[in-house]
Amino acid sequence: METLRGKIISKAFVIALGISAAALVMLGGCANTSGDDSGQKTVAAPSFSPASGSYDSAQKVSIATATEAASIRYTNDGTEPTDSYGTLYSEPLSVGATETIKAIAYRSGWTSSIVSSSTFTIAGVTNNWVVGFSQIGSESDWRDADTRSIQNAFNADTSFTLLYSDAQQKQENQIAALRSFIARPVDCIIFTAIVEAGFGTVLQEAKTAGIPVIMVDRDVQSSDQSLRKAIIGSNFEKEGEKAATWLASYLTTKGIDDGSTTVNIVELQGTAGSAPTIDRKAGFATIMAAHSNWKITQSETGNFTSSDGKTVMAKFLANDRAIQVLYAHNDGMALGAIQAIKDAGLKPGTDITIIGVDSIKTALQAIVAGEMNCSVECSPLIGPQAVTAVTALRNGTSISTRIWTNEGIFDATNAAAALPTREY
Ligand code: GYE
Repeated sequence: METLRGKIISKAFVIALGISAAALVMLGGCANTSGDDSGQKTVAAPSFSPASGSYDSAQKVSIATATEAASIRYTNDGTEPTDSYGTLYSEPLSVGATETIKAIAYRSGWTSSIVSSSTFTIAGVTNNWVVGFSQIGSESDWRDADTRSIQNAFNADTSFTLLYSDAQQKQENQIAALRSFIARPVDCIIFTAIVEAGFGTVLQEAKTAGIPVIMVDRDVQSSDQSLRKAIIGSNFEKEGEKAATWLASYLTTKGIDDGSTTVNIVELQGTAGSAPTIDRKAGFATIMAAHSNWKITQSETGNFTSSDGKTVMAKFLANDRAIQVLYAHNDGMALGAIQAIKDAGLKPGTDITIIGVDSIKTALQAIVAGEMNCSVECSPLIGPQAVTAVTALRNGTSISTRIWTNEGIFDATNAAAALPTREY
C-alpha cells in the first residue's frame, strides 16, 4: 500500500510535468546520479509547492520528487525524516500556521535523497488552531490506521494545523514532544500515552500553560486524569470481558470445555504498563473467575508486535505443546503466533483456539481461512471524533470527559461479510 501510494505521487508528478516516465527516469538519473562509490543512484531531493516563504492565508503544500517510483516521508515537529521514520506523503498538506516541513525521498536499491526543509510563515490567519499530536509509534496495523485517521481528519479541516510527533515507542520522546508543544505554544494537545504512569509532571505543565489535553486511545493513570480534558477511545476492559465470554460459549459448543477438566490457556500481553494491556488482562480475568477449570499456564508480553508474538508463542510451544487456547491482546501478535503454531506442526484455529483484539482486515481474513477463531473489535478510526472534540473546545463548548468508540466482535459467523468494507 505504501509503495503504491508512493507510485501514485510520482505518477501525478509525471503527469503534471507532461513528460514521459522514461524521460523522467533519465532526468532523475542525470540530475542526481553522481552517486556514491558503489555506483548506486541517488533519489532526487523533494521539492515543495508552493515554495517556502510568507503567505497571508492557509496553503495546501504538495511535496514531489523527480525520481520515478520513489516514496516521500515528512515531519513537521522538527525531527529528521528517514526512509522508515516520518509520515508517508500521500496528499497535499494543509498548512494554516507557521511550520517547518522536512521531507526525504527514497526508493529501494537507491541512496535516499538529502532532507529538504521548508518553512512556511503564515500571517493574517486568526481562527486557525495549531494542534500537537503525540503518537506512540507504529507498532501495529491498528496504530497506523489510527495515525492516518487523526491526520486525515485534521488535514481535511483547513482551520486546523496538526503537528505530528512519533515517539517511536519511547516515553521520554513523548515527554519531549509534549514539552515542545507547550513551548511553542500550541492551542491544544492530542495525546496517546504509551504507558499509564509517569506523565503527571508534563501534564501539569500543560495545564499550567493553559493548553487543553485530549487523550485518544490510551489514557494515563487515574491519579493523573484530572490533568486532561477528556479521553476518546475504546473500553479495553470490556474487550477483555467480550473475549472471555465468547471463548466460554465457543469451548462449550465445541465440546472442548466440560466445566471441570483443565483448559490450558496462554496469553500474549501487549506493551507492559499500557492501558490496553492492563485492562484487557483484567477484563478477561473477571470472566475467567467464573470458570475455575480455566488456567493461564503461560503469559508474557509480545509488545503488540507480530514479530514478538511469533517469538513468544514459539517459546510457549517449546515449553508445552498441549496449549488449547491463545488469548492475544491484539491481532498482530495473534497473526505472528499463527506462524509459530504452523512451524510447530500444529493447526492454528483447530488445535489451538485463537482470540485476538482489534479486528484488523488480516485477522478477519485469518478467521475466514479458519486459522483464527475470534477478534474483538477495537476501532482506530478516532480522527473524526477528535476533530469534533477539539472544535468544541475552540468554540468554548464543554465536552464529555469520556467519549467512547463503537465496537463489535467478529468470528466465523460474520467475518466474511465484513471484509469488503473493512477500512483497516
Ligand atoms: O490494540 C494495538 C496497538 O492502544 C488500542 O495498541 C491500542 C492498541 C491496539 O498497537 O494493536
